[in-house]
Amino acid sequence: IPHARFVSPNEIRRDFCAALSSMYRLEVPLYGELIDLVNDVNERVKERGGSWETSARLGVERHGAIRLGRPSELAFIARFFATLGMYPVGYYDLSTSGVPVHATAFRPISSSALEANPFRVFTSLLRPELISDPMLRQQALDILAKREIFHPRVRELVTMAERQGGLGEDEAKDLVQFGLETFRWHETAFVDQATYRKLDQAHPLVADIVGFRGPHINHLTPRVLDIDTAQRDMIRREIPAKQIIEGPPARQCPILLRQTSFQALTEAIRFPGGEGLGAHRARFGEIESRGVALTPKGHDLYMKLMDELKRVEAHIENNDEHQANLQKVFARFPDSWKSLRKDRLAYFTYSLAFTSIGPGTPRSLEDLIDDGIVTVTPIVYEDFLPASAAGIFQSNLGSSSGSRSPTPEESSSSTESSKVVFEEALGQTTIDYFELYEQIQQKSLDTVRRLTGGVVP
Ligand code: OOG
Ligand code: NI
Repeated sequence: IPHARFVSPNEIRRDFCAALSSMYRLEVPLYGELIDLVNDVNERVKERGGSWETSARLGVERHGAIRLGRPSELAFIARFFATLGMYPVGYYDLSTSGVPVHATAFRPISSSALEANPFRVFTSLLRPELISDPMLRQQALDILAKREIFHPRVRELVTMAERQGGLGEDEAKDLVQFGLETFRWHETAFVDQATYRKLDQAHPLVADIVGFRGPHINHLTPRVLDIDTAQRDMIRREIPAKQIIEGPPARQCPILLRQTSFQALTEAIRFPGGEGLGAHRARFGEIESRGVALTPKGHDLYMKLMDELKRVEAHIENNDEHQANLQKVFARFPDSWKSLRKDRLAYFTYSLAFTSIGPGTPRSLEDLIDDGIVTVTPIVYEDFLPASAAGIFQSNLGSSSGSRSPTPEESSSSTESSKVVFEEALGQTTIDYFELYEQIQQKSLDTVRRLTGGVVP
C-alpha cells in the first residue's frame, strides 16, 4: 500500500496529459481546432444515442508520439513513464515498412488505471544501422551522444520516486512541469544547416530525431465516436486531411482502431549561429476511433482480410471507394457482439447485473447472459496497429531515399532479434497486450463464477 502522502500515478498521469495538451494547443493551433471538431462530433453522436462506448474518459483521452535517438533515452523515459503509471506494451517493428525505427507504447495496464486516464505515448527509437552511409551513421551517433533530453529536476524526481515509492504533491507538480520540457518543440535545430540537409536526405525521420535537442511531441490524438463524420468535417473546414481512413471499415460492432490525420505542417526552423532559415515537417494532427480488442484469432482474421484487400486495390486515393472495398471484404468478419464472443474473436468482460441470484437460476454462462443476469461488455482496444502507424508516418514524411529497408533475409529473422535489441535498450521486456486483455477477461469471469457459487463453467 503506497504511503498516504504520495500522489497516485493515475493523478500524475492525468495532470501530465492535460498539461501536454495545453502546451500542444499553444504550439499547434490546428490541434485546438481539431479538438473542438471532435468534441462537436462526440456531442452529436451522444445526442442521437448512437455509440457503443460513452465512458467518462472520452473527453480527456489522448495518445501522443515521440521519437527517441539513443538507447539510454528510452531506458530513462521508461522510468519517467513508470512514475505516471505507464508501462511498455507491445513491440512495433516499423522497419518492415521502410521507416528506420522500432517502438513500444507506454500506457496504463489495469482496467481501473485505464478508466482513470488512458493516456498513451507511442515511443519510437531510431535504428541507426538503417542509415546506409556509414560516415553519416557515425555522425548521427556522435550528435545524439551530445544531447540531454531530460531536465535535471526530472532525473532527480524519478530517482526519488523509485527510492521512496512515490512522490509528494510538490514533487509531482514539478515532475509534470519539468517533464514537459522533453516534449517541447524547439524552433532552433541542434545541428547546422548542412548537417540537417544530409540527415534529411538519409530519411526525413532521421533529421527529425537527430536534428533537434529533444523529441518534441509530434501529435496528440483525441478519440472520436464517428470518424467518418469527423473526416468529412475536417475536409469541410479545409483542414488538410489525409485521404484514407486507416484500419477496418465502419461496423455495427467496431473492432480495433480506425485513424486519420491532417498532414504535418511545414514549419520554419532556425539553425545555431543565425545561419538562416529552414523548413521542417514533423507535427501533425490525428483522430481515432476505437473498437473492441481482438483475440489472436480475431487479429489473424483481420490481417487476412487486409491482405485480401491489398489484392483488390493496389494504391487508392479515394476514401469512399476504399471504404466500400473494405465493407465488401469485411463482410466475412462477424458483426454482432454475440458472434464475436462465441467465435472467440474478441475480448469481453462479464459482470453480474444483480447482487445475488436466487435458487433455480439457469446454470450455464450462456443462459445467464440470455436471461440478462450476466452482462457482457466489449473490452476496448488500447493499442496500435503497425500498418496504420506506418501509413501515418509515411503520409507525413514524403518519400524516403537514403535509408534502407532490411533485406528479405534480414526482415524475416529481424523482427525477433531487433525486439531483443529494443528490450535491451528499454531495460525490460515489453508486455504482450493479448495477455493483458486475456487477464482482464479472465478476472471478470472468475468474479462472476465466485458470485454465482461457481456454477458458471
Ligand atoms: C508515430 C506514429 C504512430 C499511431 O497512431 O499509429 C502513431 C509517429 O509518427 O511518431 O502514433
Ligand atoms: Ni498516433
